[in-house]
Amino acid sequence: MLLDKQARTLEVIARHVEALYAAQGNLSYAVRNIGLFENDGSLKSRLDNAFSINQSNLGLMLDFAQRIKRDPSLDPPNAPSIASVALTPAPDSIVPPAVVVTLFEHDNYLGGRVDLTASTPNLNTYGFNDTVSSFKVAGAPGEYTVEFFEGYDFYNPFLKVQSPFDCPQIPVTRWMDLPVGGFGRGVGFRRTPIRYNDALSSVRITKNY
Ligand SMILES: [Ca+2]
Ligand SMILES: [Ca+2]
Repeated sequence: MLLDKQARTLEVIARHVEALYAAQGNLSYAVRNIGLFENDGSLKSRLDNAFSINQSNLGLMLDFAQRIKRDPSLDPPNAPSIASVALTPAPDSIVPPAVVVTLFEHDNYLGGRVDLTASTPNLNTYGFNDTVSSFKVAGAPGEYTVEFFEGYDFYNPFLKVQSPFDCPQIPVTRWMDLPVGGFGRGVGFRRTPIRYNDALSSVRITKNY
């Protein structure tokens, strides 16, 4: 009997924990996409505050579960109050922005990947600076123009394409006359292919229509 009670009590706790995790998921979605919502300037701190209230209730529930395992006669805890933040527009009604560019760590769309929905002046934002070896551009024909740059803040362009475009391997995009034997040696120049593999640092996306 006691073990039945314990099992039922743990089930109640599991439901509370699940509800808290769902609320935390919604709050972190809002934090990550804060630009999508009306914001009087206090939104971030209200979201953070609700998140930490739920976090501490989660801690209480998990503690309670431990205590019930030790003492099966304990009554279940009251349902925790779940902190949330009213958002405008409602998160369900938001259509997420389209992914325009997908960047890949290795050739042939392998390894880590990053989806871009807008221009990105610094790929460090995604831990993806000087990493890209292949990419894909989505969209209807001519819908997007996408420019790739070797430097941050759209400095030193090396490739410009129209959607849609698949690039399994960043190509040789220019030839440069590089000094043979190193700079300043004065021993002549050699035409050298420059492939911007692992060099991409910023991406500009322009929507044409
Ligand atoms: Ca790479
Ligand atoms: Ca770079």
